[in-house]
Amino acid sequence: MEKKFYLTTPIYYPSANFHIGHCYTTIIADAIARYKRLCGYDVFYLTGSDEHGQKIQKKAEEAGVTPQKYVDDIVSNAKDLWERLNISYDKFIRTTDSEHVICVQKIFEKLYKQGDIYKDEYKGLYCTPCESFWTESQLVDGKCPDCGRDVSEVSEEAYFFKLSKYQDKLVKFYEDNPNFIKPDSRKNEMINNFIKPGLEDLCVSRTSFDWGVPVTFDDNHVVYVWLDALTNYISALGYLSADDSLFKKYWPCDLHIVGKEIVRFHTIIWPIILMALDLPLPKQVFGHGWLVIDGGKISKSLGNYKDPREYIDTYGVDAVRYFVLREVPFGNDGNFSEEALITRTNGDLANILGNLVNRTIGMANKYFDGVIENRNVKEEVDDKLISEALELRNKVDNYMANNEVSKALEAIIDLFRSSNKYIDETMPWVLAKDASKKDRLATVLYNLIETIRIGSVLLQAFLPDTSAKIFHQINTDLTSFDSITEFGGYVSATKVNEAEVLFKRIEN
Ligand code: ME8
Repeated sequence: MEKKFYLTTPIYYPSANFHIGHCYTTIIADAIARYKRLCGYDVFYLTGSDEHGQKIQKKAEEAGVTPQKYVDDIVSNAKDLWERLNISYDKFIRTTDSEHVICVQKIFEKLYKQGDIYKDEYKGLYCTPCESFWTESQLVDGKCPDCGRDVSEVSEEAYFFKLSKYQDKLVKFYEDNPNFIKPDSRKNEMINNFIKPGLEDLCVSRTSFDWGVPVTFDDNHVVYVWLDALTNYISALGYLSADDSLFKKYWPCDLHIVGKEIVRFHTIIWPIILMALDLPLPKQVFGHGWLVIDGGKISKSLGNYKDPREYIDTYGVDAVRYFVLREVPFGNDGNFSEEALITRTNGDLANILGNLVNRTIGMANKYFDGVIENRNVKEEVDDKLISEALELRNKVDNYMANNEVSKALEAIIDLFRSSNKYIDETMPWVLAKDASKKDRLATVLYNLIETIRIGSVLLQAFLPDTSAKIFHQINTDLTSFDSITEFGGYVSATKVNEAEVLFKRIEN
């Protein structure tokens, strides 16, 4: 059977001001998507934008344009940023796409007809910026528990979705599928904070604004944002459309990666919607932490914001990707600072990786005019490096199975660190002075190039540009996973290209 992997990020609220925190989910998901492709999976990586709701309508009014014009103008900002970051998504869904709108409408009708959606009066507390309803007991000091801003009391006719009906089934699903919510701490949070107090039915329509998916059988109502937004994961695959081949192929989702503040929507509301539709549930929802600055969330309203493109322009795309992927233990919060970005770039990328490739290619050109033969003059010191290189794939595989991207990357850099140590131990410049050591010198350089190749095959998932540059410098097209199961794949007597600097040291 063909191995498939369906992976999603949340769909982002359109904004002209994405910050480095927004890039976090997308870069992590990109590394996972690329890694799975390397492993031979047929991957479908979905991202997109979440364009309806009162907040957008207000912003469009302020800008004096229609909401559609407003979102059309700024959605390109996300696409541009993802391109700059080398995000290899397979589809970008917009909730204003007509296929999505029709799918949401069909689902709403279906759930209404089967009695899971009913009409009632909504009285409650609403946070406009977060587009969330809260109960009195959920407020913190009388304010929105997510953003700390004021909430307002609203009362209007609305449709409700019977979450409560599915509560027991959901708990049973959690019990039967211990990997559904990861990390485990997030699962306990869901059970203790939301499920144990009892699930309340969810308001799924609004009448106080009209920028949303219209309810087909009741003119005054538009679908309230979470039912609309979550449905993107199946509408993007053509669910309930004339062509649902992608849906048949890729559903259920293998991994939804989401920020911790929206885990509850993805692990309570989403599975219940799917249960009501009688569809299989996602295999896993992974709730990652935030990138913070000085302990606080990065946001324009807090004033600690910088356009990520500035970092890309200054330090290069792979320095930014590396920092995000390496610095934060997946699941926890991590601190972002430009200083830390510089330290990581100088330490791991310039001093360890860049230096290794540069020295090795430099010596190959200097001592052998770039043509490195494996002359097989072995010494004991080689064994350690070779076995480390051969173990790397397994190590990385084990970490990636748990989405431990940071540890996987650390293991790769460790191999490059060991390679630098191997240079110090074998001292090629000393061997070069002794004509009788020529074959040993060639073997040392061959071992180094082969180790660099093996590390770079794995590095492709994380830093695709850098790996491509390394493959060019060592002049190889052996870049597949299958090519690193044995040591010695690099073709003996290949002529390497000129050394080029991969990462310049940044003066702070
Ligand atoms: O939540 N650090 O959209 P969004 C890490 N439209 N991740 C961060 C972050 C930070 N500082 N700031 C934001 C939404 N994110 C909804 C989703 S899905 C059906 C609907 C992450 O634009 C955040 O955690 O507010 C989320 O995963 C993603 O950016 C999009 O956030």
